[in-house]
Amino acid sequence: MSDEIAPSLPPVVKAIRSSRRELSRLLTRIENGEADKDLAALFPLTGSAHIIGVTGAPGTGKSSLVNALAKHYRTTGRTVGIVAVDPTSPFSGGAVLGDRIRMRDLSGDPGVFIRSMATRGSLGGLAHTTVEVVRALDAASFEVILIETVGAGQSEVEIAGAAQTTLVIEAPGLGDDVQAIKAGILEIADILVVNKADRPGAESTTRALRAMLDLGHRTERIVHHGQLMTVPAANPRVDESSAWQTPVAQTVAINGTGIAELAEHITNHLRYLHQSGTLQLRERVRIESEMTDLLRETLLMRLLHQTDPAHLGALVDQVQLRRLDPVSAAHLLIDLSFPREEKQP
Ligand SMILES: Nc1nc2c(ncn2[C@@H]2O[C@H](COP(=O)(O)OP(=O)(O)OP(=O)(O)O)[C@@H](O)[C@H]2O)c(=O)[nH]1
Ligand SMILES: [Mg+2]
Repeated sequence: MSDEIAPSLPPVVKAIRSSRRELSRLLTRIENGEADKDLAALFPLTGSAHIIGVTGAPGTGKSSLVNALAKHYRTTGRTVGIVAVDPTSPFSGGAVLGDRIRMRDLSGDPGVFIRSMATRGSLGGLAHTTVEVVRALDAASFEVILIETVGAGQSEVEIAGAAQTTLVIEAPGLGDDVQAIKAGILEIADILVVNKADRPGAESTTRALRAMLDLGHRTERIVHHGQLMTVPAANPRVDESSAWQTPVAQTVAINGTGIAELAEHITNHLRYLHQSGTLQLRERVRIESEMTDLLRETLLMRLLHQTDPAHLGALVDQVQLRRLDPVSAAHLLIDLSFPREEKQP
C-alpha cells in the first residue's frame, strides 16, 4: 500500500490504505450492511484493479491455485487481494481455517490481503456483498483481486459477474464426464484450467474440454434487455479472428507448474477486454443489473413503508374471496403510492 496519501482522499480511503485493521473493520461493516456511506465515499476510487474470478467444483484446487497465482503476482511486485466465498457454509470457520493453512505462505506479506466470507455475513445477498468487498479492496489499491467461489449454482454465476476474467477450474478424476457440463459454468469461463495436471487423466480431461470448446460451445456475450447473455457465436457479426478463444491451461497448483503460463493467459484476456471494448460493455451491464436490483429492493421497501397494513390485509381478503385477482390487487397498491399521471390530450 502506498505511503504517499493525497490529502484530498476521503477519510475512509486514507484509513483503509494505511491500516489493514481499518480495512478489516470496513469489510465487517460491509458484511453487516452498515457501510453505505463508506461505500459511496470510496466508489470514485475504484475501477483500477484486475478482478479475477476462480470457480470450480469442490476440491479441484481453487485455493491452491489462488495461492500460487498470488505468489506469482507478488514476484512481479503487484499487490493482491483475495476473497474466498463459500455460499454453502453458514459459518466461515472451516473455510477460513483451511484457506489459512493453504495460504499460510502468503500471510505476513503486507502486499496480500485475504478475506473469507460465508452466507453468515450477507444481508443483501452474498453476490452483492462480494461486489462491495471487492470494491473496498479495489479502493484500498490492491492491484489484482482474486475471488474464489465453489462452482455449481446461480450464486457462483452471479459472483463471476463481478469478475472481469473468470477461470473455471477442472481436475482429472472427478468422474467420466467433465464437471463443467453438468454445472453449466463452461459458458462463464474466459479461461479453462485443468489443475492437478500431475494426476493421471489430465490429458484426456484437457482434450475433452478442448473438444467441447470446438463443438458448438463457441459463444459470444451480448446485451439483451439489459442482461448480459451468452449465445452461440453463429452470428456473422462476430469476426472469428478477433473473438476471444477460450484457452485450456494445465497447472499443478501445489508446485507452481504452469502458473506463469496461466498468468500470461490472464494478461492476454485483460488486453483483449480492453482492445475489444468488452471491458466497458461488461461493466455497463454489471452496473445496470446492480441498479435494477437496488431499485427493486428500494421501491418495494418504500411502498411497504407507505402502505397501511390494514389496506394490504383488505386487498389480500379480496383476492382470497376471488373478488380481485393478484395482479389487479398489486396494481391498486402501486397506484396509491405512485399515482399515474393523466396523459394530456
Ligand atoms: N496432486 C495435486 N494435488 C493438488 C493440486 N492442487 C491442489 N491439490 C490438493 O487438492 C486438495 C484440494 O485443494 P484446494 O486448493 O483446497 O481445493 P479447493 O478447490 O479450494 O477446495 P474447496 O475450497 O474445498 O472447494 C488439497 O489437498 C490440495 O493439496 C495439484 O495441482 N496437484
Ligand atoms: Mg478452497
